[in-house]
Amino acid sequence: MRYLIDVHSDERTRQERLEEDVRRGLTARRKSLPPKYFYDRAGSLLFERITELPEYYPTRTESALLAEIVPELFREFLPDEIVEIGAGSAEKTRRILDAVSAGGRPVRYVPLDVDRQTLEPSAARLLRDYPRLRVHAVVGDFERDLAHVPPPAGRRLALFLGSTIGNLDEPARRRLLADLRGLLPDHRDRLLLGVDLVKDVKILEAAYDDSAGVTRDFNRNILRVINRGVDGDFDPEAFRHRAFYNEAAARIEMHLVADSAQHVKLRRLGLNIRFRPGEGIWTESSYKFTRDHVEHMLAETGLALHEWHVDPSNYFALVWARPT
Ligand code: AVJ
Repeated sequence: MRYLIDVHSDERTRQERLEEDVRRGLTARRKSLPPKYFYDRAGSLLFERITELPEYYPTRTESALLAEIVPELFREFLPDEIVEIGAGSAEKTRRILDAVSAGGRPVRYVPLDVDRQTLEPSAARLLRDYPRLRVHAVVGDFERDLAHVPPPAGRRLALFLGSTIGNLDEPARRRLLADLRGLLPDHRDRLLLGVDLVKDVKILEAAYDDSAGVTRDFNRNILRVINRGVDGDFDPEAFRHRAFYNEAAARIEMHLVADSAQHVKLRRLGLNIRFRPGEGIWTESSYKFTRDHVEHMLAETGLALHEWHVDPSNYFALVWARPT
């Protein structure tokens, strides 16, 4: 048996959580939606297009950096298994799998992602390309389902790439790192964490407001997901994409702003939501980090920064961390 899939949060609980999140987010004084709802099939494809945009530097910078450091990372450390949080299409993971499964070493890959439609085909491709790989996929939400990651089968490497950690605010980040720490019981286990760094505001803002409008479409797609999920009648085109860097909080904020008054029915929730002209929905935060900040947050959760790798422009860092 080379392939196993666990589905945590079945269709029904996922639906209940969505309803709960939408109700809470859209009836609050400051309206918001959790960014995990960007990623239905269409949203995942839009995100893949974002990663190819000239302005969106994180993915290609992290990939290049990863290619560069993989040989030295896996010279003396060879994990028996790789647990990847928010695995997505697992494109970057291949560089790591190439190194750790060289010479036919058997390795287990445990990807966790909310989107089953992305996870399954990606697992199938990996099984085809790596004949000695075993895959135990987990469909779940990394903020709730890390406890469902199967127990370790040897030395473990946890991957949390793409600066996905940047979507979480401080308390959620601390909870997640503590949960991740719990997945690394052996002092020889390792964590590889990708973080986007604080940099020039113009570069940051262009990355989240590209000239081709793909990020705008990605942002608006969340309203389609909500329409489908709670039988709503949002007009996505009536909401403007707004992305800016909040320097004091060190984060990009993405909002969807109603240009005119909007009256939205969410039939499944029996809710009527009104927007004043200029009122928005906060759809995403993308925090940016410094080395000091990263060292701090790791130390708070029983992890220690072991190696810090950055690209030549200092745009993005790969953090090699170990349990303390
Ligand atoms: C998936 C969290 C890494 O914050 O850069 C890209 C998502 N949002 N463009 C990010 C995203 C808008 C992305 N992460």
